[in-house]
Amino acid sequence: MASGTGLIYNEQMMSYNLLWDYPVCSIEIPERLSASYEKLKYYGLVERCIPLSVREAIEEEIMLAHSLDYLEAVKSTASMNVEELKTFSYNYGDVYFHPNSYHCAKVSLGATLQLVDAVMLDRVRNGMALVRPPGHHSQKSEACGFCVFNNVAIAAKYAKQAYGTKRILIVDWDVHHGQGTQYAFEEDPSVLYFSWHRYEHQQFWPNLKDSDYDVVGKGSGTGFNINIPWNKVGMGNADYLAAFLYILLPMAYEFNPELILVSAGFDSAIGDPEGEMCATPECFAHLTQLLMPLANGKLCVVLECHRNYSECESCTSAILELFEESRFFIEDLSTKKRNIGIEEGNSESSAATNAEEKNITMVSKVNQDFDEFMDSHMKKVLVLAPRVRTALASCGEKLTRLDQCLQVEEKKIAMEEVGVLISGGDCAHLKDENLLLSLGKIFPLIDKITKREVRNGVVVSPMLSSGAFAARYSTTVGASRVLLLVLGEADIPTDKDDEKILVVQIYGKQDEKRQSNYYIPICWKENNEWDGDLLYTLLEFILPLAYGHRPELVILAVGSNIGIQAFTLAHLTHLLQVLAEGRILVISRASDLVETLMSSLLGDPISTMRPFALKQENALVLVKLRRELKQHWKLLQNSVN
Ligand code: Q9C
Ligand code: ZN
Repeated sequence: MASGTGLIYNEQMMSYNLLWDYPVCSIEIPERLSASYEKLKYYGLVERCIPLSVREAIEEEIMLAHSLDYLEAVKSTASMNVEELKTFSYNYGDVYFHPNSYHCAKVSLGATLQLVDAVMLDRVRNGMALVRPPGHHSQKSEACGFCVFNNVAIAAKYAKQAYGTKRILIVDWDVHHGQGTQYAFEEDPSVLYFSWHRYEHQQFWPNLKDSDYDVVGKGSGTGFNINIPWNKVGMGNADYLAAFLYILLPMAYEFNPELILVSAGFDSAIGDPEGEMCATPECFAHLTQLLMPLANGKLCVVLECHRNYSECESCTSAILELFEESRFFIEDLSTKKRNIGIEEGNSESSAATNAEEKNITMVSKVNQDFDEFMDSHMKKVLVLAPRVRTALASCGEKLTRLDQCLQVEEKKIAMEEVGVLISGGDCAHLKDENLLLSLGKIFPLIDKITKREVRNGVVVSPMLSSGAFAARYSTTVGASRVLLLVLGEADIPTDKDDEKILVVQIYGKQDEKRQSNYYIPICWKENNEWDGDLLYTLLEFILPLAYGHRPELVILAVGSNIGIQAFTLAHLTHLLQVLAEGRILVISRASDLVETLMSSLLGDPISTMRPFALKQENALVLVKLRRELKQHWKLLQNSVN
């Protein structure tokens, strides 16, 4: 099983810069690369990664996506003088050449391919390549937007050729449209390209009709190109997450990629004067985490466009997530925009050159405040996860990874202790001896999780209703808000209006009347093969609700014989870890699920999930619920229906 996160960086790629006055390219400076690397060092990440070496790409590799004429033309720049470089550069849009550009572009591409090799050969599980020049704007015979060779497009073609990879997902979260990548695969159904980008009805660079939402691919590639053009600036965490949950991830699960490449531009983060978006660094950790259950964890993050400001922090967040060693609360900064001077700095960002100078002085003042702000923001959201990942309580069975878990002693619980947890005193449950025994295992696990001694835990309990007691108990030991997800039939004795505990229960009985915004029964028709339905519901319903609730603990109670396969539960537990800094307690009725649940909680890659579909009648249940709950749960308002 592949483990570890690869990191590629090399100072060689800083050895080119702009040699004449050319304002549209003045922001593209070598320090863009080293700044990100310095930030990774600052957070102690460099030594935790597996260093991978760079190499120069060879001509055959370059020609996977470029014409021979273009390759020869770029090659010839190595011996040009400044005048010639200038003339050559002006053949293209928003790009400059330097005598070292060709060499650096070969190293940048070679580094990307080294990462693909390391991931495909299981030398690392995933990784990040800090490269320069970027790639996603460059086309068959054209440099564009600081890009020379299309690193990610070539990486996809390379993986197909060298490893026979059949399906590749490219996620382009840069704020610009990677039109070069789109063109490279528009007729290719084996590469699913997803990009969001600032668009403003074609007013934003590169001003192409091809970047619009109705451009979906051609010929047999129809349906394999997804554009999300933002027609407004200021998109934030909620917008990015909604795009992932409602659009990208359902399609990605259906596509079932064998490899994921991320065109990771961080100009889509808050503080970028050109992007003018509002997503905070930790959002990129969440995006990364949401992709990790796919493609067996084979995820290559390749740098595109980035500047300073928050972008290095965003980069750091993404890479921290690759290790799965930290968890981020996600903050909605929409109310704080004003404090950090976004408006002042950038309102003129697309203005003529004479405004530019004034802008730069303003921006640098704003930057200093901004950097300080970002520093304290990161301290607030970045929580290093406990070293011990998973705890379990007296699971008698022989489990293969037992040595990697913390075994927690059960304790004796008296009926009185439990009785006080349920207001209104619905104590019928307490007559059951089994419940007290279960809670004797569950409460100590919750203690460990809330004290941050472990990240998550798993326990076998014959009583699904113990989930409700667990939720109540955790609010008494410090969790302000809890998400309780129950899969299966059980009477859940909670106070249905308790706003601390959001309960979602999925089961196959006749429609139960929903009485509150905090107790949501989802009643499905047939009690079999719910795998696709469950995953779909998680992405498009439960996670949006839960992001709004901001739980500090997630409790998943899984019944037996519920028509859900073990690997689906593995996906579920993995995805639920985007919440509550990854703190999750899984209560399983069936002991034979523990092995799978534990492996997922320990962070093992998950095998792919097939087939993936939402049954029509279950879809209608969701549509109805969404309509009713939209008012209360804001992230549901971003859904399509
Ligand atoms: N006034 C990347 O994201 N600047 N490159 C356009 C128009 C071009 C961005 C300015 C930005 C290129 C890799
Ligand atoms: Zn960009």
